[in-house]
Amino acid sequence: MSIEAIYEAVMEGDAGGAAAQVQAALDAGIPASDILNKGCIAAMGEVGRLFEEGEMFVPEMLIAARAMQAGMNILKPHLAEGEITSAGKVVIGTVAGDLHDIGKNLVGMMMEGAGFEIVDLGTDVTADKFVAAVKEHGPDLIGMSALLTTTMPSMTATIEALTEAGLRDQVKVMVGGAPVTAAFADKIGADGFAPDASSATRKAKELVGTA
Ligand code: B1M
Repeated sequence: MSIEAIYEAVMEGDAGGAAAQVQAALDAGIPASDILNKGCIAAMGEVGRLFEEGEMFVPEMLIAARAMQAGMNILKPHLAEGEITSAGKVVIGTVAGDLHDIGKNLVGMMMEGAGFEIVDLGTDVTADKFVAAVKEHGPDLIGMSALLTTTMPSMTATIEALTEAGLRDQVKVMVGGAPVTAAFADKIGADGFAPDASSATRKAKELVGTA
């Protein structure tokens, strides 16, 4: 049992091992914040680095993110309020008309691994639902994912709905997904774009000022 063992289990994508090691570390009295920061978050940071350098690929990153989540499920009830500093709150979803969620889930998991609080609205999320979620959760950032060229206009509709609701200034907007480009993000007035889950995490930190 050690923080290194948690780090290794996440890196190796060993969900059972990550959960067991987090439990063992808690039983041994290691502070939950150390387990989070030096174990789970540090490992996901390394996963992101290896992915960006082409030494790790999407399936491995997904498996590591799932291991991190298995550890987080054990850890969450032990994270006393105020013990950790959240990197920010993110409402994330796949836009209206679109059911693709593998990339969106990966982005959410990587962000969670970087210390963000994630509210996942799922798929086929209408502009109204995003607006309602901003009112309910007060996030720092909205993350929209689209995998179909035909659903990219839903991103525009959501930004327009946020503006109409008078909420656009209160929240940053990031868009992504295979057909989405930086030029499209600029055109629709989003604050940011990222091509993959690892850079999405970095961009989110930059946008909310926790980089
Ligand atoms: Co669909 N599909 N699909 N599909 N599907 C694509 C996207 C497609 C390119 C396949 C093709 O024709 N070659 C094509 C879209 C064409 C287009 O619009 N240009 C397509 C189509 C046409 C369709 C249907 C219309 C097919 C039909 O029914 N006739 C239909 C639409 C259903 C709907 O959404 N209404 C459909 C259905 C499906 C399945 C349900 C079968 C399944 C989805 C299962 C699921 O997601 N739970 C599916 C799948 C799996 C795919 C492919 C094969 C894989 C997508 C994927 O998961 N990639 C895809 C073809 C392909 O890409 N090879 C295809 C892996 C994932 C990790 O990558 O999602 O790009 P990605 O996410 C990346 C980045 O984009 C980025 O980070 C992620 C991780 O690095 N990213 C963000 C994503 N969101 C981000 C948000 C950010 C930042 C970065 O900020 C917030």
